[in-house]
Amino acid sequence: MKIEKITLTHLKMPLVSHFETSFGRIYARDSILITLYAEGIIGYGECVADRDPGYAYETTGTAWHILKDFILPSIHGKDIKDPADFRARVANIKGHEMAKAGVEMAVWDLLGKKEQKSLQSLFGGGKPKVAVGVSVGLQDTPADLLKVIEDYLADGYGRVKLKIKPGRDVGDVSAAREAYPDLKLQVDANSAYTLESAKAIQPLDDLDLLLIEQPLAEDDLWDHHLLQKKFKTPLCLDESIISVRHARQAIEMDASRIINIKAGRVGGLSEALAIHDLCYTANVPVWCGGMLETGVGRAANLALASLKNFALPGDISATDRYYAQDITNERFSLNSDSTINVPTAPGLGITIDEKAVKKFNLKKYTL
Ligand code: OSB
Ligand code: MG
Repeated sequence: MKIEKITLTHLKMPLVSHFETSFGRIYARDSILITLYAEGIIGYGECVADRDPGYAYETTGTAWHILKDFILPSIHGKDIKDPADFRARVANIKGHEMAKAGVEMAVWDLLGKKEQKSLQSLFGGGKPKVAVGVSVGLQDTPADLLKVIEDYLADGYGRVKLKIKPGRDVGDVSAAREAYPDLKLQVDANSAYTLESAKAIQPLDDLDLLLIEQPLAEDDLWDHHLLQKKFKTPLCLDESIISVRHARQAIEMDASRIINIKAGRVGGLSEALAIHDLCYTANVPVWCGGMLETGVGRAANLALASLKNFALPGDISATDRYYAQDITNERFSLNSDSTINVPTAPGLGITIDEKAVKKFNLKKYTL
């Protein structure tokens, strides 16, 4: 597939409601849409780096730089056979996994369209629909939180994840557990604690949570190992798992009894598939994380989550949980059993609403 032309579009899309985590609150989501033109086929990919370096060091700004100055020149005018070929060509670029993952997604989309196969069938995923939940941001008060949860449950979500941070943890989560004794509930700290300050969240261990996500620093597997000794609730790493190697080491260390897989965080869907396979062999359940993706990244997440070892509901909510207007013509909706259907058309299985792309466009680059 000869890559004849490439465009980058920096988008900024308003969220239907603000999203607050331990690293801050956002009202709109920045992202980069990557478009590859190859022999009459168009492939789309989404770079999930955010405007600010709160979740990870990458931002839309750093990704733009790495894409424009390093990744795109290494594929422009070249015949890229498949995602593995793409990965080999950018292997000498350290880090910047989200920048790489955005282009790799577009290569998968091209490959699927060329072979007339959906991403799901290229991946060997079997499920026609996948179990999903909703990630609930920090709210101003516990009463607001209960109201937000009530609304999501009314929408049909069967699993809820609550964001926590120091001072807004045991109180909020206990209130949710009291109101909903049987709810599938989990929490995500986005690395807001240390081994010392995590003593405050010990009471979470008695709230029957599915898992506790990324309590400690992203570069610290060992302290997660030490913390897991104190909890019967499984710890689940997100930020810390940036490759299949990190996944293996976290499992060997008993630092992560469940793994959150995000293609963007690990450099692409191929690495995500490798982590899935490793965890399957090691008997470690995985689930698909989310990054408030547009319809482009959401389609990729659904294909990924259709693989057999995605044993827990993913952070893949319906389009209307995030965006009143999306950049795909397709909108993903929630089925009554808290599932979303996996796209079946070739590649990602989505089409782009060019008018919406223009509307949300902050900056464009063509090579
Ligand atoms: O830590 O899982 C996270 C969103 C942006 C960055 C990091 C995270 C999240 C979410 C939202 O929790 C998941 C989603 O619904 O897309
Ligand atoms: Mg997380």
